[in-house]
Amino acid sequence: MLEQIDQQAQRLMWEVRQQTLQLMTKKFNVAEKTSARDLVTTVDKQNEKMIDERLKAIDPACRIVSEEGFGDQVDDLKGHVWIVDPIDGTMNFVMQKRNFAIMMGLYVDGQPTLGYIMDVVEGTLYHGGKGKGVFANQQRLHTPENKSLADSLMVMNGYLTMNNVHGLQKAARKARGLRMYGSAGIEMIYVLTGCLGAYVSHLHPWDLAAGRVLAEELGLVVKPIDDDHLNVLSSNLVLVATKQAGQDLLTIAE
Ligand code: 2AM
Ligand code: CA
Ligand code: CA
Ligand code: CA
Repeated sequence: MLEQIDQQAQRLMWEVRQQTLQLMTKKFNVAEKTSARDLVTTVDKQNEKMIDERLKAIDPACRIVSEEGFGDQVDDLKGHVWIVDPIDGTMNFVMQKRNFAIMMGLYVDGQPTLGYIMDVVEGTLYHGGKGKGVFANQQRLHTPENKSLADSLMVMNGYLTMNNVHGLQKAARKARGLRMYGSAGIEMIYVLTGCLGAYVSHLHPWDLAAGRVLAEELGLVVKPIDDDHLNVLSSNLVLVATKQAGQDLLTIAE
């Protein structure tokens, strides 16, 4: 059953990509949510509506957590729970028309099970799941080289470095270089493919759900900086890294 769901979910991701590329060429509306830095567009909403409706057909008993409000009220992780980000990197989508992603993750009784990150402009779907491996389109990804933090490029959100949250400035200085791409999905892809050794960010459930499935399947570390357990349904200050860079970073963090 999961195999069938996976095949249909992959097809859905390609169809949502197609919808996004089409809508991008026309005028769309941009609204501010909490500030000028926090945007939602009509494309986010159209994508989410399409994804949520289609997931209900693909996986009828499922419940859906999604960013822009079309999903269900989900307070527990029993059964199939899909976590959906219809456009990740909305600011990039509006300002650059590149460097954004579409993401969905399936958790079964709370266990990370299937994950999908679509790099829309590149046309690459990163997908996989527990025990299935991880693929970029048809090509299998291997566990990235176990680089140390000192040998790694890392991404850390500006406010974490600027405010030295958990002493993370020291980690930023230790890394070989610091980067910031403005999309959790794209940043997660870079860890999966070995372009980054570490990624630290404060992430909402829909920012993390898909990437976590794929990163764990590749043997990467996915761990909160300030807690022992990830909470699937709330925000986490989370580290996604190679084993070595993760260990280096957690040794430094206060
Ligand atoms: P979004 O575009 O889906 O909102 C931008 O740095 C990255 O962080 C994007 O992946 C963005 O996702 C996410 N993001 C935006 N605002 C955020 C916030 N207030 N807290 C946590 N993540 C946020
Ligand atoms: Ca948002
Ligand atoms: Ca997001
Ligand atoms: Ca989003």
